Amino acid sequence: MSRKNQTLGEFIIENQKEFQYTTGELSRLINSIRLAAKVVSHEVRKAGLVDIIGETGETNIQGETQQKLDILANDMFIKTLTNREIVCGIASEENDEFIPIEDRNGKNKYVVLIDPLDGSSNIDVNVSVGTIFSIYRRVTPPGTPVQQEDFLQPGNQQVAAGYIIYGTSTMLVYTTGYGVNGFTLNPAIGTFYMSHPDMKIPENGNIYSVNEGNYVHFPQGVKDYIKYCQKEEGDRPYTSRYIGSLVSDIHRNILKGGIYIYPTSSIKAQGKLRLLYECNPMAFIVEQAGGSASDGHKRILDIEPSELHERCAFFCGSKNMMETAEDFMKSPLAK
Ligand code: AHM
Ligand code: MG
Repeated sequence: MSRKNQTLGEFIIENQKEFQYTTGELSRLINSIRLAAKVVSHEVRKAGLVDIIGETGETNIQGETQQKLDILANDMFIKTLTNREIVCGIASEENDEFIPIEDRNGKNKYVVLIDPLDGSSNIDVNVSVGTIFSIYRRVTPPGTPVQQEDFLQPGNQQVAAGYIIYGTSTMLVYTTGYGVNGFTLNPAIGTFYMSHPDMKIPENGNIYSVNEGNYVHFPQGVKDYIKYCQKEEGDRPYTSRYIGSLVSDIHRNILKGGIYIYPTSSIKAQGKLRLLYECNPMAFIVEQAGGSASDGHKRILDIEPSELHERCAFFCGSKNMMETAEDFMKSPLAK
């Protein structure tokens, strides 16, 4: 039973029996993410103080400039997840290829997909950023080298997913398919405490989160839905809130009720967000909290991925708001 003020460590041990293939590895894996999260949190907190903000000049596979903290967070998570005889491979938004981890004893059953520091363009302006992670069991035989197919699983195969938000406080929110729990870091003693047990997203909300600057490029269905959100009728107009930091936008909407949309557009034909590192884990968490997530038409978790850095449109949030938005996308003029 989850209870407020329980530490994350206690919670992990107590809930170990819930895991489908319980031998303790998944608990140890989440424990190592907890450890890396503390270190990254500490570094993010120092960003304004030491000379680690700014860009390295290198670009990642998507052609975006990487910042130093991205690299630091990436290294930290990779280092922490390696050499623990749990993980056989890691795919990161910051790495072109997946990273195989030697599994001599055939013990490493899990692959981890990670966006180590999402929304990192917000660091320079002191806005919250986050880490997103997603965990699967490998599908290829233990003891053999990890393969691309171990990573290209549909989101409905996730065994756990979570995010860490480096906001006014640092929180770790995760699910193993038995609801969603949130833990807040007490930085004085370096311990995460249960602060948000059994998180549920309200079925209705009044927040819509979309980068409206791209309005002219959006599909007609999204344009029409935005106009619907703005119309004075019933509980509308809704409030517009868009931080541009996925973890923060989704976290707020889970707590308050709302919808997040990053659609395809005439300038981003596939959308922007990555299916494996961003959409799948967020979709799993939001569904576990009672909401839903789709690409506007199809459930995110049922999409069969075809490449590691695949992008997709992302609609995610309160159940009833999602239904209305998807209705707008069904109209023959919506595309
Ligand atoms: P990143 O992975 O390069 O940081 O980009 C992802 C971020 C999300 O956090 C955010 O929701 C989105 O990009 C914002 O994009 P835009 O500035 O186009 O609205
Ligand atoms: Mg990202």
